Amino acid sequence: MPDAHAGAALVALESSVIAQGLPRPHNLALARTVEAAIRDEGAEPRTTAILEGRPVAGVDDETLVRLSATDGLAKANLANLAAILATRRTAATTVATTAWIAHRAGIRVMATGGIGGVHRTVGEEPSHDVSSDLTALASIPVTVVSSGPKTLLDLPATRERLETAGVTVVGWRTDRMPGFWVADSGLPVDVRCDSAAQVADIVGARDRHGLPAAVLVCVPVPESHAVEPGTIEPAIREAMLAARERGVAAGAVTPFVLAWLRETVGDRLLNANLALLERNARVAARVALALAGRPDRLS
Ligand code: PSU
Ligand code: MN
Repeated sequence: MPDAHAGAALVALESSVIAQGLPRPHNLALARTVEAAIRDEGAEPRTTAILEGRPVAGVDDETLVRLSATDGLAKANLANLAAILATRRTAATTVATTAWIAHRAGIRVMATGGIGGVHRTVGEEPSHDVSSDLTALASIPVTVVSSGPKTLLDLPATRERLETAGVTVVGWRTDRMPGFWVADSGLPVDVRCDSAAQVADIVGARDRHGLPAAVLVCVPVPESHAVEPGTIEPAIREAMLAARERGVAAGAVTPFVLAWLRETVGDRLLNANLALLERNARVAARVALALAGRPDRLS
């Protein structure tokens, strides 16, 4: 599957945001906008998916259409991946499985909206729902450009898990970790970077010295789209309770809660989601360009 030739500036993209994360017709439009934004910056997009059991980095437009229009498509995480491959199914990729595909294809940078993490406890029972994105970030040395963990998560707990996992949390032109729709979670980053070259220095050091975990570049949502934590907290709690009452579990929780929030809070969240995805893709392209031509290990 190797695809990256020396010097190529490639950016891998997930497809769960297309298949499960965003409503039609915004999902297909977004998929194309994000690919175009990466090309506009001078890099090459590689949207990932599992197609009839084959991991693919760089699906064609016809496949984007199919991913955006198929009901009930599987969502590949690290746990169900082997079964999806073995049974030759088609699935959309989460951050976890995009990182896996990208790394195997020699693609060093990927872009997404928000990463998965530790879900909140709603009611009495702890949810025990922790995204396999964190496991992937701990063990796959890629660079993930995102707007931080999704707002619906337990952000302090997710921040702690990232540290335990050895993930370097980079603040893109910020000292505080963003939380997806929220520009400032109040939680610290490990290091602030103001340029793609600075990010590339950190990624280069990680790779030369053989550190095993991901670098997570956290780009705040564009200011005009940012949501104040206070305005969204009640809606998140309501959505999480609704998920629990309806028995929504595992991989279905994130899409359910995102859809609930979009319906109750309105277009503001959808527009913010689209804006941050495009910005993250552009930052990822610049990081990929800064890394192009730099060796990825000690020679
Ligand atoms: N960010 C979005 N929409 C999404 C996701 C992220 O704006 O749909 C997806 C990503 O693919 C992420 C996944 O990896 O949700 C996490 O899901 P879970 O919590 O089930 O692991
Ligand atoms: Mn989960």
